[in-house]
Amino acid sequence: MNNLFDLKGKVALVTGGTHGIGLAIGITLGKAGAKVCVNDIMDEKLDICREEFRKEGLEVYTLKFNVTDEADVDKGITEIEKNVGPVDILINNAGIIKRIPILNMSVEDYKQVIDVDLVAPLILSKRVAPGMIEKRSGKIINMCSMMSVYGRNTVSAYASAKGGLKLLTMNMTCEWAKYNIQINGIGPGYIATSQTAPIRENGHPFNDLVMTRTPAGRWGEPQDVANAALFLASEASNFVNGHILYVDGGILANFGYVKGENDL
Ligand code: NAP
Ligand code: GCO
Repeated sequence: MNNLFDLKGKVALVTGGTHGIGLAIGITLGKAGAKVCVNDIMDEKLDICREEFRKEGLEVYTLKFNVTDEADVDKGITEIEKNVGPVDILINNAGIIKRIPILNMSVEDYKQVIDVDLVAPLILSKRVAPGMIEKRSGKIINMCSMMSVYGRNTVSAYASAKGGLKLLTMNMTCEWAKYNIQINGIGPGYIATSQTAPIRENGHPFNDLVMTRTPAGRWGEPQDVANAALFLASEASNFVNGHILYVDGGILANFGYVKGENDL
């Protein structure tokens, strides 16, 4: 059986891919043979990214643009099309979170999160989809969250964005699947990255909650998410569309249990 996960000859763009989940995805797709492009908004993060790829014996094309700026995105994608090739695999990974109670949150704070986490995937996807339509082939993976289906206090902007991104993913499917483009989401549970460091480290009580609410009994690793991204970026998932693949150690399946009650 030919290697369904072989990405040789494919151009992949990972937004916000200089560390955390995005970096793991970029390296994983690179190891599968893809020509990987990584974007970020900070030069120093791009330097670190190139070093991480070098350590893996991989090349990476890095470029700086703000995913919320349509003109900046157009310039970046044009550069990739010129220097690497048309984007075959788009990973809308860039994201921010602001943990603020609704009554303390400014509308500006709310809009900033919506812009990066929901509007930016639209901007990127609108820019690359025409090329995928022309080729009758493409993969778009939107980084959703378990907060696409759950809320919790202080993350209203983030959950609003990730909930919207779930439905945007499904709507892209309705319009673009007929061109042999697969558009799916990944919904990570709680993953150990810089984004969750404030609620995971230094004995933060939220860590106990995650450890008891997650049946797998651990935080996820960026590689856990990257493995799912490889599946959705490869031909192995050519009939999977509009789907949100939750990579969460079972947390969405679990209402919770009294500690010790079910332990055999
Ligand atoms: P992270 O470490 O904070 O990485 C987010 C990346 O997005 C950073 O590289 C950041 O760049 C970049 N970024 C932010 N704003 C940007 C902009 N305007 N333009 C370009 N790049 C921008 O987060 P992570 O934990 O790896 O999460 C990656 C994705 O997974 C996010 O969409 C997040 O919402 C989602 N997710 C994470 C978890 C989790 O538990 N960690 C769970 C579910 C979903 P700078 O660092 O330079 O700002
Ligand atoms: C939080 C966390 C979560 C994770 C992730 C869970 O404050 O609850 O940051 O939002 O980032 O989205 O799936």
